[in-house]
Amino acid sequence: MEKGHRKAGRPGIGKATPAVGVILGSVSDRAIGEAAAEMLDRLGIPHEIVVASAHRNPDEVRRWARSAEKRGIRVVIAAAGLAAALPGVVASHTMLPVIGVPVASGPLRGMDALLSMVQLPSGVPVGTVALGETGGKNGALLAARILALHDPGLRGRLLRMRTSSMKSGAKERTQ
Ligand code: C2R
Repeated sequence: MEKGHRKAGRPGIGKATPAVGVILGSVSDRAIGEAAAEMLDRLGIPHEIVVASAHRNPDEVRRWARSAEKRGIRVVIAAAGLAAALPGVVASHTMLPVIGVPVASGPLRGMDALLSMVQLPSGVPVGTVALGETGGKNGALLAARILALHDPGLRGRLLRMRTSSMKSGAKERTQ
């Protein structure tokens, strides 16, 4: 995944307008982006992935965040590690809901990113999910639940996915 690389939609959805925008602070966060994209693909949610850093490419982040809603994006997932400014900066440039995923990397193994995201000042809302790849997956599921408020088909797909994961969890526990 190169910096600024955009990946639109899932195979089969073609050039559908992305409903979820995933922004990563670095190419090194790609595993989180892939975890989110895999879940969004499974749910049939068109998405785009970009790599841009609020610290290193502030103008690019600002342009992306400011244009996201006009381009049809409805929810943003922002993943970053270390001193993670990205989700808060994106939230300051858009009215879209922003889901932050702290990347579990560096000497503090993500504690720094987690604290950066849960200590944003009043008026800058970011919903922070689990650290690491679980956060990528759960961020996608949370984005899907937000979209499902106005999309009964997606709500049905989410319910079926939850039912089958509960059944397979129960099976594992009884084996
Ligand atoms: P490199 O591997 O590129 O040095 O990045 C990235 O999310 C990544 O986890 C190391 C880590 O720095 C993070 N980073 C941020 C921001 N930009 C990059 N937290 C930001 O703008 O918040």
